[in-house]
Amino acid sequence: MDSLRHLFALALSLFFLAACSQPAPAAIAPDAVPRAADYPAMPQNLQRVRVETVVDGDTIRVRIGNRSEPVRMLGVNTPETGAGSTTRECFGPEASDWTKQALAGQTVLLEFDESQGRRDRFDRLLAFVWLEDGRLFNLDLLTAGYAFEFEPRRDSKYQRLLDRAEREARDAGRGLWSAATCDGRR
Ligand SMILES: [Ca+2]
Repeated sequence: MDSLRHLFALALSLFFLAACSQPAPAAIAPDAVPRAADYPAMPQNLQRVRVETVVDGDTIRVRIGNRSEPVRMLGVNTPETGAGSTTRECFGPEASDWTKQALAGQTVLLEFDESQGRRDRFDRLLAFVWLEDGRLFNLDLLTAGYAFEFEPRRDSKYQRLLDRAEREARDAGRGLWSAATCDGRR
């Protein structure tokens, strides 16, 4: 009987140990991000390009004709990774890894938004990045909690959806909004 009680105590302590040492909430796979009922439909006639490299969470390089072009994703800002001249921010490397997982080597479709300008002051193209399966990657970054909403010029085409996606991720404590990761701080 004693050994049974010991076994039970052991099982109980293992259970509590497991419960207390839970790591940060599991990452959502890029292709498993929940979509809102009014998720936008991909416009027709977008520019189809191949992703050469992923620079960090919100910036990629694509091949356009015979040029390699940097593309900064509109409406979002992922934390900095600490690479180059940047200062590492909470969840920067995680956001970069997530974008790599989703976009490295992929063919994507670029949507420009004239209200935001074609290029930023670093001469990077500014675009919404669509996957061929109809996902709007900029929006998914926010929904999964890998980015802050960021619109230096207001009212991009998808601003209302971007706002809501950030709010949902924050309310659900996803990604960088979790108390176990950054608690919404950089
Ligand atoms: Ca950034």
